[in-house]
Amino acid sequence: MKALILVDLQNDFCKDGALEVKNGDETISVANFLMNKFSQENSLILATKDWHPSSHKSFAINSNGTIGEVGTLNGVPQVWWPVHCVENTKGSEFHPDLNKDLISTIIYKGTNPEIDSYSGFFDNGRLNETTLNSILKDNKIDTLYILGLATDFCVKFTVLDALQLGYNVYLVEDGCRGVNLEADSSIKAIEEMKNCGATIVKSIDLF
Ligand code: VGL
Ligand code: ZN
Repeated sequence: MKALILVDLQNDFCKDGALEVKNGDETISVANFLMNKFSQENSLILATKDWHPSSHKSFAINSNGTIGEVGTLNGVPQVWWPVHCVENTKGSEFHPDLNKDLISTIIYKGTNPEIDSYSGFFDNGRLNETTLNSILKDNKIDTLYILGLATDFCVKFTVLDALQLGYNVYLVEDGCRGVNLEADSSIKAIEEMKNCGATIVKSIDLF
């Protein structure tokens, strides 16, 4: 059984958002297209949300860090980010054009102020797990189609964890855009996902 996982399609990663990803909005039509297809087949559709308290220590301002630079947070390497995806704010809402009605469950991550959480499965220190893996197991899912924001952070770590957990993973490349702290970060992230076993596909080639 297969499932679609939409990663962090939230306002703060889209146009004029606090952590704007270039052309991030272009992922929304791909997500809507695939949600329609998956719902027609009664396949499971899940979405993650980056969901931080305003005190989150990945925010540069809360950790005396410089935005975009790397430090350490509780022993784990941490990029310092602008304040983004604060729980229950406009920035943490899904993009207004996303067809939210077709999402069956939302998985919230990054809720612990002491540690960041790029993957939809585990926090960056692998101390705690979200409900994502158990939801997938309960639904007998073995194959995942993953897209979203950002290619080089939350998408990458969600894909790598999914592979480690034994899922067949398809990365829907046209449904992803990257932060690109370095110009080639997204290209490298896609290479890494591929090398670890993900199959890179385009949405139009799936149906
Ligand atoms: C993300 C940086 C910080 C992401 C989330 O969704 O890729 N990136 N928080
Ligand atoms: Zn975040």
